[in-house]
Amino acid sequence: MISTHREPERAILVGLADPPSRPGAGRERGGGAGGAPPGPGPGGAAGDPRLDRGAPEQGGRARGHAGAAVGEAGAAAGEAGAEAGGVGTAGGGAGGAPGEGQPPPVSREASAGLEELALLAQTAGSLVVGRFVQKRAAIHPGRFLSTGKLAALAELAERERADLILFDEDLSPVQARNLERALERKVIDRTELILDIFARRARTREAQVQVELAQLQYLLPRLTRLWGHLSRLGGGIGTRGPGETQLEVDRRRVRERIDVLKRRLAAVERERDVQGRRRAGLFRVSLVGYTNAGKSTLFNQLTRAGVAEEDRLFATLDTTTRRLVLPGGEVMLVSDTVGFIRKLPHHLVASFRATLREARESDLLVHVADASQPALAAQMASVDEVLDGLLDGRSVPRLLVLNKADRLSEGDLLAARAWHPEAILLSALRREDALRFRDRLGLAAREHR
Ligand SMILES: Nc1nc2c(ncn2[C@@H]2O[C@H](COP(=O)(O)OP(=O)(O)OP(=O)(O)O)[C@@H](O)[C@H]2O)c(=O)[nH]1
Ligand SMILES: [Mg+2]
Repeated sequence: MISTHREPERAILVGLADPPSRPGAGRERGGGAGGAPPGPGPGGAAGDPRLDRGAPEQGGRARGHAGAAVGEAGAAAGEAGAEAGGVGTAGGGAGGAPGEGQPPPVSREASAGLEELALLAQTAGSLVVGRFVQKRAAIHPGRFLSTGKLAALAELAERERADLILFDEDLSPVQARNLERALERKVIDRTELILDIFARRARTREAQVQVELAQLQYLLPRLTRLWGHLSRLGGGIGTRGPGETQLEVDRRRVRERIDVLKRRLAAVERERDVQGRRRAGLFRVSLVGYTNAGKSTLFNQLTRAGVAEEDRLFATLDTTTRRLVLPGGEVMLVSDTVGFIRKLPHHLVASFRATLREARESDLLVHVADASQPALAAQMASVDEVLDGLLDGRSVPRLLVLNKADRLSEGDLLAARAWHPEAILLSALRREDALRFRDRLGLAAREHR
């Protein structure tokens, strides 16, 4: 959906900030391994509170903070000094000095929120020209941004000649429409952006069908807004779309297409049923985890399958399965799967059920995590959340791999070991580590029998 232009589209990122909280408040244990990873890039340690996970979506309001009144007041104050570019300003240690066993300052993870959105934006081919933060407590139900923020954002967008505004949160159809009218620019939310990237990267027929299905389901309640896009493209004065009749026709067409795609996916599921039965009896292992964690790299080390490994988000969209024969004669099936991300759109998870079926039916789920990530704990929590949804209450043994150990300092290695003593700490780039991991799989297979 983003751009067919030759020039990259100029994007401004918009994220959410909670009111400043106690140092470490609400954080889950951990992140210890993220002590001193390579810096999170430009805009590094922001003095801003976390933008990240944990809190309910918009409308959910600041939980656990010292009363809504305080939150609102703080937000109003923040509004006056419109924090365009607030992320990326100085003030690293805002979270206070970490106490004993404390994870690194909260700010690290906060900036990781927009850093990830920036990566997603780049993956979708756009150029990030600005960042903007809205206080969670001051979200406006009808247009997401408060009045002051909306004006400040419009100004920033004008100044930076932005083509589109990317929201790290999901917007309701009404919010998106109102924002587009007010900002006179394309407004894309997180779900739309992720769907767009999946659509660009889908290569196999199956992945394409799954992505298209998710996109259409997302689109259906938003058709009115898209008509707005179209009429503007026409260069017309006024942005009124066609009449209701045309909209109804379109809705029906979209629904019909959704039905066709669902039937195709059902056929894929049946095909997989047959495959599944053929594979019955063999020990099945799936590598799962956050996007860019190193699943494909580890998979290739084990199986020499030559699956694409790339330093970009969502390199893998299809499940690849290979037989692995261990030196002791043990045979197992290992699968490399699509990566997850924070707030993975639920339409996508539903559509990718066929692809993720191998993971669902595994005897062992290997959770590969990138231990060099500042947002390690949050990424692991996102993966667990998707897995829990996928497994529908079935319990499948899990094994945690903390990858990219080569990027950790001695201190971080110790911290990582202490944090998750049961995990296998390794670097998928090192052959000897991969072999050690393979032995561990052999052990799991023997125990399974
Ligand atoms: N330094 C270091 N880099 C690694 C390691 N493992 C993987 N990488 C790099 O991390 C990037 C992502 O690796 P992939 O194997 O494609 O990650 P993935 O989990 O399959 O990612 P998706 O397919 O997007 O879900 C690549 O550039 C790899 O070379 C490691 O142990 N150390
Ligand atoms: Mg991969």
